[in-house]
Amino acid sequence: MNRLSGKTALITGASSGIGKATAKELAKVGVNLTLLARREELLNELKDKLIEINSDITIEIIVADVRDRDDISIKLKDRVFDILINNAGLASGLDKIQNGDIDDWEKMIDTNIKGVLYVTKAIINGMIAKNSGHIINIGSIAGHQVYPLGNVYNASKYAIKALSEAINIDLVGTNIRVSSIDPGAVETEFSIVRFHGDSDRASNVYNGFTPLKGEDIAETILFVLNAPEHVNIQNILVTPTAQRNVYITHKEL
Ligand code: NDP
Ligand code: 8X3
Repeated sequence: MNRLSGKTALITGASSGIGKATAKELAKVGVNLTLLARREELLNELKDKLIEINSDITIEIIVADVRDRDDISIKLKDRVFDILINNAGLASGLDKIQNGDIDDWEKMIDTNIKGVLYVTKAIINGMIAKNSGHIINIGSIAGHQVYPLGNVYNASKYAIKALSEAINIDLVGTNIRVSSIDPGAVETEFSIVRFHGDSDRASNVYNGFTPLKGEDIAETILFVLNAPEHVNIQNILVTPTAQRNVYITHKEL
């Protein structure tokens, strides 16, 4: 049963990876989409693809940086959505704390935590006013277990786990659902960004096993969103079959 046709969704980080795949999945089931990211050209290319997938939906693009508190509050002012997917995020660097670059830390904290808060704050009161809505936060396996050199990225995703639980509590008594979907290794631009554009180092991460694709997480998101309104799937951890936790991945090299 399709319970999503005709709904409206805001997806942050829609220009690539999980966000882009989710936009395609939601277009197929008739969700009207607002796509937010910084790279306008990629959003426009995606918009053209989505029109080919489903010409009956509306597609809007918002070019914005989730770290820019004022711009986010202006661009999302008075906007009402049925679905918010807080997906924009990144890892930047992979170092011990003592060798870490403070600019990397600020990027991760400002995007992964403060960006999620700014966007949620802009949208949540519209959901409360109509007493319905679904917020999906993309967390990570990195919010369940820390791993060597993961420090600040781990902390940012532990924060998302805490915020998803906290916002669920804050919304008790409303019909608004909050879900955190926490992937293991997904091959997207994630590692290229983490390694500051070093694509050889990035592709090495996925050597010897079959990682998840953005589409795998998009299917999970669709499943969670499509649950009946009285069903709140609060958390899902999704890993490649080869990966059982942050430390244990079977690789055939
Ligand atoms: P990608 O790098 O492919 O996509 C990240 C998206 O976030 C892009 O669309 C990017 O768009 C957007 N983004 C980044 N910074 C900002 C910003 N400041 N303002 C607005 N948009 C921003 O990576 P993934 O698809 O893998 O990542 C999506 C989410 O999934 C992230 O939160 C990540 O932490 C999480 N995740 C990823 C895993 C993986 O292994 N890949 C595993 C677990 C969680 P643009 O650059 O155009 O702004
Ligand atoms: C991304 C997955 O394992 O690199 O959140 O932290 S991992």
